[in-house]
Amino acid sequence: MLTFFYSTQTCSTAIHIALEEAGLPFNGIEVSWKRKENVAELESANPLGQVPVLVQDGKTLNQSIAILEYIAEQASTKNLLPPVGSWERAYAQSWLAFIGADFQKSFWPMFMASRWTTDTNVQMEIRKSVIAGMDKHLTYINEGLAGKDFILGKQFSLVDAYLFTILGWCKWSEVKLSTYKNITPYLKRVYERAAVQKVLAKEEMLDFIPG
Ligand SMILES: N[C@@H](CCC(=O)N[C@@H](CS)C(=O)NCC(=O)O)C(=O)O
Repeated sequence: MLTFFYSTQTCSTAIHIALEEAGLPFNGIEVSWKRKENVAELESANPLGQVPVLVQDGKTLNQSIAILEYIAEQASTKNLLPPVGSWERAYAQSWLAFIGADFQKSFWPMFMASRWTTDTNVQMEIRKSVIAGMDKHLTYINEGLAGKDFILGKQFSLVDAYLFTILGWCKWSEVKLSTYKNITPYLKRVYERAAVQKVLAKEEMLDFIPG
């Protein structure tokens, strides 16, 4: 049995969706820094103190992309990622890398500005500049979705679990996603999936879709 450390309203929602889509049994451990729940357990599993973490047979795996790829291989009949070694798999990986290394990280200075400065005016300046810079990423995603139901084409993949999760964070910013015509219907398409509904209900995030 897999053990999965997650925290609501974080990137671990992507892994939660992936586990449900894959139909893999798991024991979920919710971490809350605010309520000080399961933080010590998380830190003993991951010295970085971050979610998501997957534990199997006493071995731990962190980093969203590695975990998503592992889940896809464990449920290989579900075709949640293209076959290893194919061009399509490399294309999927290029999206995963973009989401993890570029897109997700671009939110940090906005959500975590207090880690860099206690000056609230500077925090507001950082927030404004993050939002202004986000258009380049959102335009790239919008164009990537043109003529497709999901980011790889007709079929849902675990890249969508990750992209949906991070795009949803725009809800907590002044970014207006409705400006990007392919993004809003895409989010709705992913949101309506049974596995996604199950996870959002469990994480108390059914209001997650940004306008
Ligand atoms: N590179 C890591 C990033 C993980 C990460 O940033 N996790 C955040 C939630 S989205 C976290 O646990 N933050 C708590 C902290 O850094 O103290 C991954 O891809 O999984």
